[in-house]
Amino acid sequence: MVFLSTALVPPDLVEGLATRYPLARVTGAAAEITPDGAAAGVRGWLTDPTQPVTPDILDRLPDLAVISQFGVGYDNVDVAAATERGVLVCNTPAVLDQAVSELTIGMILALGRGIVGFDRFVRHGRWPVQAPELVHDVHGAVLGILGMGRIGRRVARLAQALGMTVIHHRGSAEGATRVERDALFRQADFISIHAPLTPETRGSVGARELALMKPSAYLVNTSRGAVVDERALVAALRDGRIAGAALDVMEREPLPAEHELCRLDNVVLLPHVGSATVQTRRAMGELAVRNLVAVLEDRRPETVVNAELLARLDDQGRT
Ligand code: 8YV
Repeated sequence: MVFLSTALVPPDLVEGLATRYPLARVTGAAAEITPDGAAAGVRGWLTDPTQPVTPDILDRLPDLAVISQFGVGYDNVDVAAATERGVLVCNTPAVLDQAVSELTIGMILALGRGIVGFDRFVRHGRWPVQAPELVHDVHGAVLGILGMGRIGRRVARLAQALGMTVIHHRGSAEGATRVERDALFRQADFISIHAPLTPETRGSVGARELALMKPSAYLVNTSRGAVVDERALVAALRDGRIAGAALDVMEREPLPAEHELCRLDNVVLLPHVGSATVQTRRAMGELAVRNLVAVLEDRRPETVVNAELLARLDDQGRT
């Protein structure tokens, strides 16, 4: 038996899976998923980052072998608890790098070239655009990247092709300059976040960091909302202490329509669509299903989060 608690996997992939394994579509918290207590016989769980995977729910699934996440981020999963219980956790890295990077560049251009703001302008019958409404070139601007992993490096390459100067403070990326973290906040015209949500990164872009930014600078976030202290961000945007922000992710998703962010004109808001292209969602779905089936068939999954458990299972004779 396989639990399915994501509606995002393309339907034909789900149908294909259902021909091989009995599928139970489940939503909601632990108690709703297994209202009668332990759900024996559930060996696989195909899920996404909106579903909390807690020790409590893992305890209700004594036969679980794999959590296959439709997404690269896995901050919703208590990986240590899964590892302790011998449950492999898989995710979908790499296949969404380009889609998220494209969106990031789009958000930079939307902010820098006023694409969203000027759209509102026209709709309100305003024309032409002249000083002081002129915007600034994106080429020649400095992009500070927080989190120089696969996606950060891809964004760096695209930004460099646009003529931006890229700075970062950790890791390495071709053609990018490494600076101190505070210097990154001080020097950047755009800051783009590509770090996972961890105890270390939670709230790590807060009032202090926002205060270091230039009043003309923009913040872009396509990673996880909680990396930013949203209250501090709202205050900085409201008071014009930074020029604007583009957010694909928020602390609470879906963002309630009455949220203060929705009332600010210097913000571009997107409904968590970094990976939301037909091609990328299919590639993610295919990888998530392959990972799930591999474990159920006692083979090695392609992309595993708790690699130490995989090594242990390998030692015990898994092929
Ligand atoms: C989501 C994401 O997976 O990959 C991630 O970590 O945040 C997105 O790609 C997607 O929205 C499905 O939940």
